[in-house]
Amino acid sequence: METTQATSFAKPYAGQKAVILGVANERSLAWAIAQELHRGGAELAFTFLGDALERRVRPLAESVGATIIEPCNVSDDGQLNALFNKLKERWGVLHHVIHSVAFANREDLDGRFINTSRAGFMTAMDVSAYSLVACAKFAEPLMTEGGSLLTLSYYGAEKVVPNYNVMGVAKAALEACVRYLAWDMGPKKIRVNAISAGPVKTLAAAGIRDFRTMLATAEEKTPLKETIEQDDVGYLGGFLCGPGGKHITGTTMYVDSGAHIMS
Ligand code: 0WE
Repeated sequence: METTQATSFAKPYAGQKAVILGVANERSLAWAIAQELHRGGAELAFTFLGDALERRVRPLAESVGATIIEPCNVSDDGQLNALFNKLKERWGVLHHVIHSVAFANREDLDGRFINTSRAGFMTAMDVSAYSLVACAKFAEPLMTEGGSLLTLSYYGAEKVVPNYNVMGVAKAALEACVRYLAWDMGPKKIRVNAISAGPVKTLAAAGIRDFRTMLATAEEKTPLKETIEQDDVGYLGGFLCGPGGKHITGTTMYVDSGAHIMS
């Protein structure tokens, strides 16, 4: 069936600009969302942290036609300011921010949560939660046509997942930030949402103890009896940035094969 309507479904983000923070490699959830936005006609910019990741991100970004590929440490306001100044200079307007960034010290993702140091707690909160607020602050003046902020969360934000520890606390804060930012930015037609994804093998999961066991357990404990894939996050991200998400804001949506309904 060939209709004019079909075109808007095929390219829902035509004319829209999106910046993607948090692609590390082709397995990244941010990359799945980026590809979905690219397929839907969006123009993309990417950020990286350090030389090693730049070598990974640059070819991926170029493969989807991106020409804005900038360094950005989200815990540095100077670098965020430089990034959004660059976007203003190159695009003048911005529609979507994909925030797929988190960090806790390795030693804080193992053993007892009680042992989290003050500095480790601050690091996790700064990089994994506050950075969304900082991005919102710098992005807002550019988002003059409305749009959306999208971040990534995990079930450990609401229930105890052994070893997730300080990241669980940071994701709980992140989900609260999503709600408060949604209230602040709503009048400007900027929506703010989180995707709570089931466990996936990405760089962020590499080196997490017993991650393979977690995946196996997730598979048998979920209603759908299978773990999710990167593309599943891409599709939901695309939906939330597109017409389907038009009146969805302040929410955390699950892509987890139903894991969150189980006791
Ligand atoms: O949010 C995450 C992990 C994010 C993350 C990963 C690392 C690994 C390397 C944050 N900081 C670091 N720091 C490092 O040094 N996930 C949802 C994946 C994850 O991590 C876990 C999980 C799951 C699931 C840690 C313990 C238990 C479960």
